[in-house]
Amino acid sequence: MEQTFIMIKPDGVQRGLVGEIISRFEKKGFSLKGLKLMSVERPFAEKHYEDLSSKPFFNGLVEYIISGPVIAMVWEGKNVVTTGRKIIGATNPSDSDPGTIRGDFAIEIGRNIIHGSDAVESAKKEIALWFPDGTVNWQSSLHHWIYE
Ligand code: IDP
Ligand code: MG
Repeated sequence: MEQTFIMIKPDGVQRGLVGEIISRFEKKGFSLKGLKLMSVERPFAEKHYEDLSSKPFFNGLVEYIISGPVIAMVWEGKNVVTTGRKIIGATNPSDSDPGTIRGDFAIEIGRNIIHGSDAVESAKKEIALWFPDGTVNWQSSLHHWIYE
């Protein structure tokens, strides 16, 4: 089954949105396969965002991600990468629809509270980076009530 990497950024943690965000993924029917609260060091944040290293906002982005603890998670389910991005909303909260996490809780692109992998391949890479010791293999007892 498909997996995605979701991270609640330092502003999401500081603003007390951890429970709300987890709840949205849970209620949808996705399964939590990994979860940890951690502070990341600069080189780790730079590695996570290495594809953006040439962008003018890269330094500020790295500063933002290392400014406080984050919640790193792995969620699993059918089409969870694409659907997860829809639940999160557009990168710039000015463009995020109400009902999405960024649409409901964020205002600025540089404080958009949550990260989600943008493709199955990047999800695999990000899960390997953030969960080098692997994730938890279990299946919800509700599985047959969620999938046909
Ligand atoms: P995504 O998080 O929706 O996948 P990306 O383009 O991958 O968006 O950018 C990663 C993160 O970099 C964004 O979530 C946002 O925090 C930050 N970011 C992107 N563009 C800008 C910008 O123009 N100014 C400041 N921060 C930006
Ligand atoms: Mg991205």
